[in-house]
Amino acid sequence: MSHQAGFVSIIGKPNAGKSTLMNALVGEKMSIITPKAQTTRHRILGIVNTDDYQIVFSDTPGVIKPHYALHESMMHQVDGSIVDADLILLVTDIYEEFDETDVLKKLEGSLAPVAVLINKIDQSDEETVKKKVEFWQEKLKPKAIFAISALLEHNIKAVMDFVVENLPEHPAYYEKDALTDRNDRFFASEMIRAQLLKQYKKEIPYSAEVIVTAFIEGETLHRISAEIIVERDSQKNIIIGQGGKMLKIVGTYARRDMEEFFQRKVFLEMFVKVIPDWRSKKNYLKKFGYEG
Ligand SMILES: Nc1nc2c(ncn2[C@@H]2O[C@H](COP(=O)(O)OP(=O)(O)OP(=O)(O)O)[C@@H](O)[C@H]2O)c(=O)[nH]1
Ligand SMILES: [Mg+2]
Repeated sequence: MSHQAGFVSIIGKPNAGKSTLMNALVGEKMSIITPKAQTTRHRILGIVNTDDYQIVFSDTPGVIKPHYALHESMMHQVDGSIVDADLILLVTDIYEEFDETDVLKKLEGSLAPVAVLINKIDQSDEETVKKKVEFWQEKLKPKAIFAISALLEHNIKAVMDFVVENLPEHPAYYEKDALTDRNDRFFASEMIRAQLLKQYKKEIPYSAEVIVTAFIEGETLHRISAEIIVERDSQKNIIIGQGGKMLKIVGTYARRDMEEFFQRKVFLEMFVKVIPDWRSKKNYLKKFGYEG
């Protein structure tokens, strides 16, 4: 019996809705989503399995000009995702000013077919969407263009059908019950990072990294310890807040998200640690799981 399998790279600018799209396609809360740009820092696989096919979606960090070694690693992961791709979903949204130079540059040299997804049409009108479609048709002559709302799951089925139609003949790359390449520690740290992005302003979330230092699994309760790493003492004070108030808020929301994700009670403890300029230090980045 024939079987199809392929890698599908989801790329685009920060905040375009790539992670929202991947979660909708996979049907799981795989990637964290926040209103802030540069939420995703890693390439995260979301795998869809049926008897007939296996789709390996890869959510990626938004394409930016690198300012830190951290950003270089993030862009390296975008490049890797494009190299592996059998198919590319280029996510843009109705707010983009017809300028995706950085994203298009990344696609140079790739032979994989591209579908352009114009996202957030729930916040737009027919005329604007039509102009976007015409622009992309002219600019890229992609294999397909879809106007979608990842948030409202509008036209997601059409995208999924397109992906399935364009999968190569290939045996499965991963176990047929695999959902992702990431482990529970990773998801726990991401749920804390999502709260940092949601609860703090300006540079704070961008200066922070989260490392799970202990994860003791239980039938009914997971015990999780994590370190929040920031670059300066002043940032540490802001993260903790007066009398520990802010950190408590982060902990409460992150724990709730974890309890829903793991379907168990969670005991969560967090410590805040300063590592000056960790974003520029290759040895720390490596330790934190960012490939070179
Ligand atoms: N109105 C609307 N908002 C959306 C839609 N899709 C995503 N969003 C919102 O856009 C914001 C960014 O979504 P993400 O999925 O995190 O975007 P991303 O492209 O993964 O962003 P980075 O990881 O930072 O590159 C969030 O606030 C989402 O709720 C959509 O279809 N409609
Ligand atoms: Mg994302």
